[in-house]
Amino acid sequence: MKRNLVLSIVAIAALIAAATYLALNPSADGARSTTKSQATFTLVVSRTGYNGSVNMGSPWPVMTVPQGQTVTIHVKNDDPVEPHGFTVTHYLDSGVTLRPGETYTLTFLADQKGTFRVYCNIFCTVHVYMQNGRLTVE
Ligand SMILES: [Cu+2]
Repeated sequence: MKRNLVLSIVAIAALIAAATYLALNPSADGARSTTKSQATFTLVVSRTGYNGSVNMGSPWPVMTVPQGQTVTIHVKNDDPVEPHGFTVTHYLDSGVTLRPGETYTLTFLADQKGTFRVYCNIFCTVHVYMQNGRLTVE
């Protein structure tokens, strides 16, 4: 009898603790819905590199996102003369080529942490300025 009373008190205490936890942490069972899950970047490719990288230090451009985020990178080749490439190691290893005026949109889930290089994968006259972009997934 005495043992049943002790068990009941323990059970009630556990329920109160759980209810208090849920009241204080309403998103504990659905944190994803309350966090920002989308990141969007724009990469303009031109005679001045990636987003003006010819005038910037290295790395440039720099994109940083938390692991688990859906990432969209809009790429536009504003160079009226030359094609340029766009590659992101691990997330777009094959790379793409954008002819003058072309656009490309890359969307992916940043599921792997790390530092990934963003660069031009085809030869062009401003190639050297398009070798040190960076995506960091942290
Ligand atoms: Cu190039």
